Amino acid sequence: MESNEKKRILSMYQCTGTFTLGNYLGAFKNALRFQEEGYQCAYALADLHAITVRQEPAQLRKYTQDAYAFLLAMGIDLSKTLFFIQSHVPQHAQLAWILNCYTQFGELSRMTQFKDKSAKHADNINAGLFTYPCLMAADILLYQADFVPVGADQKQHVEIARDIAERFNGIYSPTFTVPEPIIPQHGARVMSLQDPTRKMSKSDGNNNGCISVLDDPDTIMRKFKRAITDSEACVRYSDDKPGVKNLMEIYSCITGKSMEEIEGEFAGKGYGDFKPAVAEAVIGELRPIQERFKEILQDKDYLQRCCRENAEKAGSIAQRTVSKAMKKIGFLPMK
Ligand code: ATP
Ligand code: LTN
Repeated sequence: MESNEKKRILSMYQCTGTFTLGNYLGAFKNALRFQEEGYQCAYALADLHAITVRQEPAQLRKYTQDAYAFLLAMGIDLSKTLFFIQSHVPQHAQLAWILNCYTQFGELSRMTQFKDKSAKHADNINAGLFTYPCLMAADILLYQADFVPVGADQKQHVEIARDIAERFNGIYSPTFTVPEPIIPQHGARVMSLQDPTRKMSKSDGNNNGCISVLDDPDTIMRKFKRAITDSEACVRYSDDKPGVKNLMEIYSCITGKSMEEIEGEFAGKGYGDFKPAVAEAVIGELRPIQERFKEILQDKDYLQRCCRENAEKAGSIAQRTVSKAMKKIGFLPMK
């Protein structure tokens, strides 16, 4: 894996709710893989992005702290990986302002997430929602990231970050690494257990369709037993069986078994056997993480120290990039 050694990966996660099994299988397991494959990884919680939608203060604090502790419990290794909270590193907001001035109104107007979110939150179409991609570009460019793993819905934002970087580099001279999105091949796109045509999403709240990574075993079992399937009662991987397909993908992602192996394992059995088996796999995967999560949360000093040390390290990397950009623009340096 020598060729990966110096390549930089950056990704961030919004802490607007408790993480779901979708976040875990679709994003976090890959984040750990990159860490083990020798990339230089930086991960962060995008709390500045979170406030583009109104947040309840105590909840935002709790979600942020829980999210940080959960990712540590899951195996983010701070001796290899930088892991911080966006609002602890003021250079993100600072570079975001600068990049605002190198981004066109027309470009931002074309972002599908802006169109979707402004339709969903029609009473609060704030300027931050509109300039969200500039902050995300700052997140990425500050760390000179080569690769940015994101879900397909964020690809457009990484592309605008590329355009902004190329534009700035073209006006002045090479300043920012031009990043590439990675849409992970490993890991499932987990669908709602109640409506398998829709993505499992933390903003849907803790309903029966959504498994939270902090759900207790009984809750996980109950939600899987109620999962929508079909009337065929046969564990078969097919696009016209979206409920079963989703459960098979979850099971495969955790056990490493192929779809054929899973079909073989449950041949002649019905959903009454299959659903609890999927639930048990998920419970077994999450249990040790939940135990570590509880331990970490009890040690507030440790948590605070990790957050602070990582924010300081991130800040010194970020400052180098901000200073470089400011010098090129022509800001008078403070001596
Ligand atoms: P929201 O519910 O607020 O839209 P989200 O749950 O989709 O949020 P994000 O914070 O936008 O989560 O995404 C974090 C990462 O988790 C992204 O890389 C995203 O692609 C991934 N992810 C989110 N939901 C799923 C899912 N159901 N299946 C696979 N990956 C997912
Ligand atoms: N917009 C992303 C979260 C995010 C991000 C980033 C992802 C904020 N900054 C930088 C990758 C790189 C989301 O909603 N999932």
